[in-house]
Amino acid sequence: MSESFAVPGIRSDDLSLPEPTPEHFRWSLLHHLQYTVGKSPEHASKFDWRMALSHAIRDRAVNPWFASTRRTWAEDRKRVYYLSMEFLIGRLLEDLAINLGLRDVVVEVLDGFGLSFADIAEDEPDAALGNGGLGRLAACYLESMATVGCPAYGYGLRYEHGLFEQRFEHGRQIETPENWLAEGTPWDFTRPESAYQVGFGGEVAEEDGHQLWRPRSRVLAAAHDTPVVGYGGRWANTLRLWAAMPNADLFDLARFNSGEFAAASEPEALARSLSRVLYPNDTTEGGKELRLSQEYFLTSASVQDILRRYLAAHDDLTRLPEYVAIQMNDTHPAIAGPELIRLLVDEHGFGFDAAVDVATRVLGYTNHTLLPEALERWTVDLMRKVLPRHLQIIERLDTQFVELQGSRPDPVRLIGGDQVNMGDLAFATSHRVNGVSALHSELVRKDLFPVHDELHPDRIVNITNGITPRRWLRLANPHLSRLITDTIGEGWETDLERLRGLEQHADDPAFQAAFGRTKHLAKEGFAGWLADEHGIELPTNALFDAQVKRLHEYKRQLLNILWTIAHWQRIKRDPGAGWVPRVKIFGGKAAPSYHTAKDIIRLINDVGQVVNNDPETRDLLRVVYPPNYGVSMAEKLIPAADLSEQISTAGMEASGTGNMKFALNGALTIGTLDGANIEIREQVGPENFFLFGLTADEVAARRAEPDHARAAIERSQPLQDVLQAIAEGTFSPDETHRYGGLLDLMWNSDWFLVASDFDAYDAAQGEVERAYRDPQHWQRMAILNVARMGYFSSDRSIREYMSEIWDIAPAL
Ligand code: TH1
Repeated sequence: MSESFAVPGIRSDDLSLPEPTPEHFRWSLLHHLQYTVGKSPEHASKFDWRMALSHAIRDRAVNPWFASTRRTWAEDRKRVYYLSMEFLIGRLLEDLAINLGLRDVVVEVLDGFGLSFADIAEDEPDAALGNGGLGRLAACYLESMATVGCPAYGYGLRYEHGLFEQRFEHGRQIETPENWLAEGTPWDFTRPESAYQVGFGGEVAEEDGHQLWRPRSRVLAAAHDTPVVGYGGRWANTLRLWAAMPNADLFDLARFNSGEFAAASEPEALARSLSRVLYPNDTTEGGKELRLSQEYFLTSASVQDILRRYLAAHDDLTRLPEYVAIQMNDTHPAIAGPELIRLLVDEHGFGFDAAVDVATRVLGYTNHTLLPEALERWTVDLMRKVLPRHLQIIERLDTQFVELQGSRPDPVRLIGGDQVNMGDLAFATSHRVNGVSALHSELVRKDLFPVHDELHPDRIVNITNGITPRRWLRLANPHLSRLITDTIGEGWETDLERLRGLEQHADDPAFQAAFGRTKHLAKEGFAGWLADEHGIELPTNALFDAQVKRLHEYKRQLLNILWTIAHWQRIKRDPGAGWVPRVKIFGGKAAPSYHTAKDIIRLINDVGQVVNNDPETRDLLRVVYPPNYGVSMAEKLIPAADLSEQISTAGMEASGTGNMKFALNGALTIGTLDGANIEIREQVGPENFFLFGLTADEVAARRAEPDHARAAIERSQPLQDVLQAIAEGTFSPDETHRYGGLLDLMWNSDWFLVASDFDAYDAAQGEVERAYRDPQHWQRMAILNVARMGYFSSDRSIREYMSEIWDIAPAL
């Protein structure tokens, strides 16, 4: 902490900026170009303009930010702290311009210089500090908390390298390091004075009845703050990202001076590695010690910061739950329970049970997956090595938890065998545990935590995920947004249920045509981007059929590409049958160590090679897979899609949020009864949704049948023909057996039931074809999808968190 030099009497209100008129904004932009960036307009590059523009916009975020912070202090409000290892923010320039109401002014001023806002905005790298849905959800929730006026902090890590960049070489995924900070980021305010020591390793000693942890090493966590401004600029919160900084004593100057440069810097490099890279794992287990250390680093710095802020205004820590809610985004920050208990007991004189009581009332845990490989478990040995004091606390919690279960013969353990179960630990130290869709929460109750649920029947709640309509409709789809505003007026951006007003226009041919034009414009936008960026030309009259998400067997990109092959074979057999032209669009990354997922990527690209170069089918079928899918690509693609593929094996996708983004933008869904698909279908109406496939219960039953894979293949001639073509090397003429592994999986295990669902999927795709041939009918269904998606605004989700978990009233 740096010494205070506070000067009383000067209020920042006195420094408020004048109205953001074009004149003032023009001045501000040129001012930042000259005095912040240090360039003259005659010599400025696109980057220089982007930086100047970002600073001019950032200036406008500061006053709402101060005002919100001041009000929270003045009214002594409860705050929520959202702890997440991932925040998939994407770009911020246009998001802030829209939320601050500056977009039109910015465009006008840039126009005056002959500059394009879109071009400059495109120059910003994505902040890709997340893998997929879990990280993007955290970003949507931050934006919604600011929009509805929930005092909040997002706490995360400031990874130097976000999610790896993906390229394809001969169809294969190649990963290269991402470098979003290379040119610096204009958004964050560095707070070197807000730094905390985070300890690792060492031993625990007993001193007059007290446990004393003496860590072996300490790393400094330094705060970087980004203001998060809600829509309309009425409230702003903080995203606080921690960067790991070596303590000064780690640098061995004597050694350096004696010429051992690398050795002298090694301990420093090790410390910095805590915030060096994002783990590229989505639902498969990551590297061990560094990952656990990263999780503790985030958690400890955040919990210390939370207590410091609380104690600046209060002295009684027993009342912490009245002022503080900490939400754990999955189990990644689940060490927060033991950490808070440790601080209360070891540093604030609490008894163990009193500390547990306070911690539990402060903490909430969101579960995002049932996949066993994604439920974190750390070995007791690793825990002892990295966090010996926390292990003691977990052992004591485990003993108490076993006692709570009375005479149950096979009690659930927080420490089972030689492993610490982070899910059970998170449950035991939280007052609420939530799933992320109705089905998922039910399965969390029945399959994952049945014993916990019996002991604490009020603890599990459901809060179905949501998405922010500002980014996913207003920003991403300006043409549709304008049509919506022209039709139902303003206000839907913060009250998404108002989209219902579109229902009455669903049968109006003029509105259908206007709606169709917005879709066409979005398709041209995406096609233009694809041509510029990747040299791929697309027919914009085709049905755009998209599956974009992380590559995972349970998400079944394999089902999609196998069907694509079947479709191609059928077109070739009967080219004149009046097929609807289709573009199959894939996007997404595979974890670098996930070989099956990488084989599927390669197969998709190989099929693309053959199909796209087949003169007989070229006009009717294309397969495109633009590399490096991320938030910014999603913003271009989703508005352009006609069909959204949400085809996971039922019971396996906790929620999905891409499904919501597509439907909100008027794509129809082809999907299984999984995750939030179920609720989307209920909302938009079953007649406006292409449903297929086994239910979660049927999946469980089918898996128990011996040889279900082979039996399903033998029942389906189209599937046999597809597998035959792959086996013959149709898509890998230079290496016939390239897909032997995938074929073996299909015939002999098929855990994800691709074969069992193939014919049902094929039939649903037939329905899609028929529906698309009648444009008015299709348009009507698409309009009704948009009109009925209001429920999936993340504002609704956040209001539910506020009332059902955090007990916080909105400040607005
Ligand atoms: C995802 C879920 O797979 C998805 O269904 C859900 O919509 C999303 O979270 C938001 O709730 C998950 N992402 C991860 C990432 C890691 C570990 C577990 C999950 S679950 C690293």
